[in-house]
Amino acid sequence: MHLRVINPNTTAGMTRKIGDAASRIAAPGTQISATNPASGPVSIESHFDEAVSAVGVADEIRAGERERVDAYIIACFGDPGLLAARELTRAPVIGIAEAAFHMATLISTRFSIVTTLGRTGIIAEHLLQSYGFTHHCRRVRAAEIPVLDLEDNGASALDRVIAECRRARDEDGIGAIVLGCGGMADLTEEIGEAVGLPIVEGVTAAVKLAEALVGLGLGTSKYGDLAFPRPKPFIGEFERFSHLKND
Ligand code: 5HY
Repeated sequence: MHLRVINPNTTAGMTRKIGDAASRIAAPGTQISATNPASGPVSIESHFDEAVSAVGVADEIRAGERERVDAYIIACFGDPGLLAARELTRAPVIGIAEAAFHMATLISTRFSIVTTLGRTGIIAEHLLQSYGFTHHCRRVRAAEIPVLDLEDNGASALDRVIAECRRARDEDGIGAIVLGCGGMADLTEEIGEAVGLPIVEGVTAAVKLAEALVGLGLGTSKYGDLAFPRPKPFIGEFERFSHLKND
């Protein structure tokens, strides 16, 4: 099977890191390809960044459809454009936040999230509510690091993430920690050793869920709200979305 991992921001170094983490966990026979949109924010740290990145995700899904990939992973912890992406394909589309929440509740009754900036915490809270995991999550914490510090100042960013994970371990009465950024995809082991609690990371969790869905022959339902969008004209720079052809 061929899994396409989409990093919704446009930082190629982070896309490579996310792709490598996905390849390391993938089963034999699972091909991983990682892409990011040609246009969009270098990091996603606000509702506006998310809104713009969702269009880039749609473009990457349409590119994947031309290559007939078997499943998609949206590798940003806000799961930007997830439902819109599901409308564009019969293949499974998995957001890393949703995947991590599912896995965390299979191994613990309560977990906390450690994300990058406090201001994006509300986005995680909204996802917990819409996915129905609010009562499983004790706290949404932030290491207060810009997303790209995970690229540029890796060591100090890691120290801040570990420190916040230790506070969660000592104060939140939890059984597991969910890492709240795709840019943390390569840090699971190091953080696990430093904190001593099960660490759930979304990119790797999503790879395993995608493999399971494809293995079960399950894809995105085309009955109801995730049916293909009704073809219609789009004007201006979005003309490329006009009269979307659906298989
Ligand atoms: C992410 N931003 O996973 C989110 C993390 C965040 O560019 N990749 C990003 O802080 O919301």
